[in-house]
Amino acid sequence: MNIRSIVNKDNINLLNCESEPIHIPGCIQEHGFLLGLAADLLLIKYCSENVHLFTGYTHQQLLGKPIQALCSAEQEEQLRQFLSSPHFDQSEPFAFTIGKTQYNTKPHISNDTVILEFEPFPDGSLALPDLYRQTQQFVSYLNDAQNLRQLCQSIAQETRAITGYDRVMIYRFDRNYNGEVIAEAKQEELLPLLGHNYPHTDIPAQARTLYLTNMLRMIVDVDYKPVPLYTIADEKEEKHLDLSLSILRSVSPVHIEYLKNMGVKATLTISLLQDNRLWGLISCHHYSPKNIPHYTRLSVLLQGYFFMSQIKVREAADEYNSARLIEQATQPVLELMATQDYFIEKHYDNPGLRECILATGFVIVLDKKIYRNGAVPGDDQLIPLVEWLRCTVHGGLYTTDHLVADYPAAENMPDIAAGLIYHALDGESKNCAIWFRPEMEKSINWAGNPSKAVVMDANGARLSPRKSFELWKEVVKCYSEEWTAPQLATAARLAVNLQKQAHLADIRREEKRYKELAAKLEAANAELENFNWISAHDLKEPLRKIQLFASRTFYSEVSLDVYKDSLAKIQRAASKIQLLLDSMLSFATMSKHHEEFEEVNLNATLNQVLNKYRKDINTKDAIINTDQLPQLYVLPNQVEQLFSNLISNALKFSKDGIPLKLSINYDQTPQFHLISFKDNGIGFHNKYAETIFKIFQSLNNKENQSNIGIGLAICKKIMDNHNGMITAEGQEDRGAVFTLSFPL
Ligand code: BLA
Repeated sequence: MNIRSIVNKDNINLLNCESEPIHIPGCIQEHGFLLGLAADLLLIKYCSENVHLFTGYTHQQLLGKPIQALCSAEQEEQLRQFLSSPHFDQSEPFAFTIGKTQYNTKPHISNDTVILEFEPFPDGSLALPDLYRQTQQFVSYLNDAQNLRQLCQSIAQETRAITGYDRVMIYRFDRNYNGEVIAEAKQEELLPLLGHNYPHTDIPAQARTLYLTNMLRMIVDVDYKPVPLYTIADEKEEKHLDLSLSILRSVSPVHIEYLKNMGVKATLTISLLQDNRLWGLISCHHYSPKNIPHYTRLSVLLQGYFFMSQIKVREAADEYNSARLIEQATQPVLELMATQDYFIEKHYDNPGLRECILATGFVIVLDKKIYRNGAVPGDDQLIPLVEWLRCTVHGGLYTTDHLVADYPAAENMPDIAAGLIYHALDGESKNCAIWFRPEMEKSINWAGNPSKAVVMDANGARLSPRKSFELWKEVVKCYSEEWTAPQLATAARLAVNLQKQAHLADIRREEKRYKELAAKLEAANAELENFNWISAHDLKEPLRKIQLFASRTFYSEVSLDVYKDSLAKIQRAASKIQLLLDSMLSFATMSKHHEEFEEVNLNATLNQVLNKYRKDINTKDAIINTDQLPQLYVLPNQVEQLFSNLISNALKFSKDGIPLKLSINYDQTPQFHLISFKDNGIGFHNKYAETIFKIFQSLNNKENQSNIGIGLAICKKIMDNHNGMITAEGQEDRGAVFTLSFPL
């Protein structure tokens, strides 16, 4: 028979620490002994070396023997029954009596082996703790705690009260498994560890995985000498005993060294899980060796389960509270969005748009325009950032509290954009909304320098937990405050509403474009109608006259005087056709597209026109008063034509025998520059105040053969081209006022 130790002889070092197989150390802590039995026959397959200290039998004597070698047939039968019950009751230990000593064993199965761990009752009793009082106490904590942190504090205190450990901590992991002590109950004279952070390397991944199934671990005395396990096997055979669920499992030497560095002698640790993930630990330290009885262990475990049942509820409640506050802050902005047209254009700088999610800057990019609100990067930084987001972000959403990790140029704007939320507002990501947060100079209180967890010594790279647990502050650069779930949800909600606004703006723009187009078409149509009318009627009449008088002249045999008369009539009719054609041509050429808008000093234009008419002005003894006119953005030739038409009209329609008085005045309203031409001429009846500008009306005016009418029609067209207006006011025999309104 070949008896062999199964102690794991791997040299645990810096390079393999993360993969140390802590579940198969092949040895146990020394405060109890272990037997591994073949599940069916209850033959002893594994035995710890210290068995003789407790029973007087050596492992050599026991290996390969039935369990009856140690106990009575009756005890063996009880064990068989215990093991064959559908699921053995965890809460009740299997009390095993060997000789006169009672042992607490918590039998469990590991692969095909029944593991029995024999611990002498530390206090000599198996008395039940006062679970009623403990449960009642827990319920009162539940009622009293305002939030998760307070509840953690109560749990730490109660765990300490139940167990008597010197220090009890609630240790919480972040998403990378770095941990923070978030609650602590301790003996007064101990230095606090509350608020200390520990890097994820302190509890490696394989340990965290193990702690998902093994909810409670104990180290009774860190100075224990690991006790090897033995089995019967020849040298070539690979033998392991999986101790994952074992309470006596010998702990990783690295962790033992760690605890020694901390001055800790005994520990008890309970896993706190959430959604099959290690959320945190209840971690108990004692500064001298310490063991606790079975039921006390269960009490603490129960406490852990109670607490786990609360984590989600409490986190949800904490989140709900913060969501409620955010909701309150968001509501006014959403209402404004729902009720205001052109929200983006008019209200983009409403502080509520960013304050509701505690962002310090907010920007909307819409149709290549940038709408800024609060602290936002300048164009030189913002435009490349938006372009980067447009090209890199898939699915229209990107959030970060550490932009520089993905976008190195963010290094230059930590005070504005250390973190951001980006939402595309359309499928092609041309439009978007971005919320910004600045860097917070977050400092983490590491317990010791985390990057020095591993030290080099004379033997090279050796695993050696850091010796110092002094506070080591790390200032984390270029991180913003993390965005919480309700803040992200609110940003999404605002983005959806902004998206609607952007679509609405699109529709409005299209609508405006169509309306303008329709108005233009209508005007062009009216013009065409006029032209048709003119061609059809006004041109026909003089042409008919020409035909009539020409034929009369041709066939007549009367005197030369009659010829002369007819020829004169023909000449007049031809001139009228000429005049009509000229007028129509000049009207048709008065288009916006024939020249460019320019900044023009209207005083100069007016003087030019007055000079053109200087001779007439002098002949008529006209007195012309002019205000100082403004400098405007106009079509220069058309405005000259405009002034020309108005002044020539005033000269033409002045009253005989009375000198013409013409005042050209300038005024301004909130919307328009007003230039008026007021004369004391023959005026007109005010009922013509509107029709006077119509091309057809004027041309059809039989009494007036001049081109006054088409002149005013041209004036109107010119003002239309300037998006302005011309109005007229007249009094027969008293004079007229023509007012030009140029938009500001
Ligand atoms: C295990 N390290 C642990 C455990 C804790 C810590 C709580 C789990 C013990 C258990 O649940 O049973 C760390 N203990 C702490 C911390 C505090 C504390 C942070 O009290 C704070 C107050 N440890 C290291 C390094 C390595 C390492 C550098 O510091 C390896 C590179 C390894 N830690 C390590 C291993 C275990 C461990 C292997 C598993 C121990 C075991 O269960 O066998």
